[in-house]
Amino acid sequence: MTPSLRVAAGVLGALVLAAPALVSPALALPKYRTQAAPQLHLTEGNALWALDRRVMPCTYCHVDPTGGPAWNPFGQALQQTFATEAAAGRHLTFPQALHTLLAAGTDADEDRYADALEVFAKTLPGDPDSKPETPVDELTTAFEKAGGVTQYQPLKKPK
Ligand SMILES: [Ca+2]
Repeated sequence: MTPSLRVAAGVLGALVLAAPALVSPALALPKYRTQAAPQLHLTEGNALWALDRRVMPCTYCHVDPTGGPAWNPFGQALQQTFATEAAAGRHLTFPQALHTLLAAGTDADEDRYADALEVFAKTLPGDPDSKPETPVDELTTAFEKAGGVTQYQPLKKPK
């Protein structure tokens, strides 16, 4: 390989490596998150939410900040919800499974804030190091006043 070819190959290699970072804003939120983020009211007041991974980071359900097969306790609880319901003959959609889990009132990461309260407070329900600052009683009152878990029902499809 001539020196100039080597430089060209190096530049090409760098571009290939950089490509995912360059295209990621267009693919900002995978399908599950484009369904879940509005359902959980995480998009309110953010017109550009679909381009903003912080609206619902991978660590909402995954262990790794870039996603992948390892699920955190909330992601595992969600998978368990699908499995339990399927065993009872109910094959849920993703939004239905999400609502079913939140309605169960469980606390996946065991930080004493139920998953639905963490959704309401915009903290991470699968990470015990992320939890609301408001005391549980106070937060529960505000949550119920806002409509409780009903507010996280699957959204009606636009006609
Ligand atoms: Ca929790």
